[in-house]
Amino acid sequence: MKNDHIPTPNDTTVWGRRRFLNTAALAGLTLGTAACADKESGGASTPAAPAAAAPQAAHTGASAHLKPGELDTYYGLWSGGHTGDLRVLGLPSGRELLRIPCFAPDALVGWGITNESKKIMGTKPDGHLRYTVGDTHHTHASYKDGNYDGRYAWINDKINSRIARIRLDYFVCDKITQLPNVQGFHGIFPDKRDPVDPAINHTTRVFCGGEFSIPLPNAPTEDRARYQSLFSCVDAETMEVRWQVQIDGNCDLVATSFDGKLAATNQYNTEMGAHFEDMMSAERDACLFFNIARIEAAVKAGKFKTIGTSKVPVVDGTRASNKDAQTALTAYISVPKNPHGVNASPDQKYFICAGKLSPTATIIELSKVLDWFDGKLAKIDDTIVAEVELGLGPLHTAFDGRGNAYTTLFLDSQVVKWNVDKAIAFFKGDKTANYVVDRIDVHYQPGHINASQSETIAADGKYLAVGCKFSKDRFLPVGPLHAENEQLIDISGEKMVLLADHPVRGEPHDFIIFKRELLSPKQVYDLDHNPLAIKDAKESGVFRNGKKVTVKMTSLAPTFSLREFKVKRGDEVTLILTNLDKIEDLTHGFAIPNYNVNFIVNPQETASVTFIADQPGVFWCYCTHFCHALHLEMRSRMIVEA
Ligand code: RUQ
Ligand code: CUA
Ligand code: CA
Repeated sequence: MKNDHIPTPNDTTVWGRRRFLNTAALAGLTLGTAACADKESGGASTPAAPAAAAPQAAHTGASAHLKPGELDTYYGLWSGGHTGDLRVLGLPSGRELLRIPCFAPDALVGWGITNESKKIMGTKPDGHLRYTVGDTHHTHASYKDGNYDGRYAWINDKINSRIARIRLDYFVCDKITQLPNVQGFHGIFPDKRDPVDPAINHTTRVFCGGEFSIPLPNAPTEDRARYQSLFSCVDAETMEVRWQVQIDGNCDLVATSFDGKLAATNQYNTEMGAHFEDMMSAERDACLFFNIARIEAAVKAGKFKTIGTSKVPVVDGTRASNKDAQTALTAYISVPKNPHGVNASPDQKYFICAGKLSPTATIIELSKVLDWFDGKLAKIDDTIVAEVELGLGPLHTAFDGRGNAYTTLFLDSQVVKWNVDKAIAFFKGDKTANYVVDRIDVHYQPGHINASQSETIAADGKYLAVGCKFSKDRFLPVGPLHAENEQLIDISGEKMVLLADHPVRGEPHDFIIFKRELLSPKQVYDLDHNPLAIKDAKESGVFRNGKKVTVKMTSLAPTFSLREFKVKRGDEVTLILTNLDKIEDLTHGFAIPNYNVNFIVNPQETASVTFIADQPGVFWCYCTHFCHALHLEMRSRMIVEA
């Protein structure tokens, strides 16, 4: 690229020329690292940051630094990536407060070790975990009246197409569901209201996008016509899959409207290609809308099929079957080449679909989509109210509640702040509408972005976090694997101000940020939470039933109720431990050497483990969680008789 010209919204020369990334350009921006060091290596023209010179101009005094003992004002829920967990951060400090294991075992709490967690994770007939890997990307929380209600969060596992629910009172995963006939479950978003009964003003469904097309039902075939993707709806309470929609193309990210009527997914592979060059061969792909009430009516009317051994109703959302607007379940809206994130604006009016391989964002007006479904709008593509240029590699968009959007530009290593109304005015022909408000360099190659309360009606425009995929020189080197860099930006003023770098263990992907008062965490369990609870230390003991032995034990700092217990070699031992301590933060651990047992019990919590006592000898079971001055002395003795 020789042309150093910086395009502006007013620049009709550039505007008139659609700039897409092609296969040749991709070579120069493999993973974008090269493109970052040298912005001209991208092979396509790159809008520079006109405002990067004076980002400090409007500093509002916001700071990421908290005094010792000072509490954060926001919670952040962060996807953990392929560590398979969900992380809880305090913001603006960026301090990591907790990791909630979901899809992969976790040694701190004994996730995947205790019977209770194994039951949630899923086991094979031999009792071993079915899966020990996960790949979380997106997390979103349950809504009420357009804002978070603090009940649940959900997170996806792309590898094994599982969705986990996290209870936000105890901060634990309580259910995991695997989506049938789906591979590459990527985008996830809860609804915000019921489309069938608008009186139900909270989340009752979670929508899940299937990214990879597979033969339905899966079989080793080259018959490409049989490769298709499904969009799934999971019941928020039962976590059962309610229905699925068979579609053309694929699903990527997911967004939902505030009225509960619409969900959408961006499609980068309308070509249904098997290789990347096929997937980017078309100039335009789609943003696919789902009419939720109609889909539910079709399911109710029995207009569905099932696939393979799954009993989940699957309705037909393909293009050919949904041409008639007034009966259509789906609507395919044409958007530029290989789009990425689709995000709902907090004014409830628009979905914004980021271009990725196109330097644009597409603004789709939701009332017009409903008009099309009602037969009041002739052409579905007329739902697009703007398609404006932002910079190279737009991926995800956040909002400040003041009419501005913030989009990550992966290739430009920037965040661009732009005004939605002005972008629409510009697109309609008002070439004086300067919709780009500000640009800021981030470090480096940002993917996800989110602002405090961004996708709620209470978007407050205070903080913006940016998930940078590469940290490069920002932190001390620690060998080949670098920390990723979550940067915090103050967006309370006209100009964005970079506040802090936060190193995070890879591979965090998406996150949400919301006010701390929206959660009311519980710090002590209810004994009845687990039906196995041993409510009185006197109930402790060893109970034998043939070769099956149950060991019941309680903990109360600094003792376990059994000082020792005897079992026989070959016994199947189930050990149940209830922590009778009632004080918050008084957690005990329980480890058995050589038996691969270690788990914790929080105050008033009960957990159990089952193992075969296959090694004779004396085993000091000990508390692994510092609880008391006599923590080291807090032990029991397991004697396995030969
Ligand atoms: S995707 S960097 Cu898995 Cu969330 Cu957009
Ligand atoms: Cu109980 Cu340490
Ligand atoms: Ca494509």
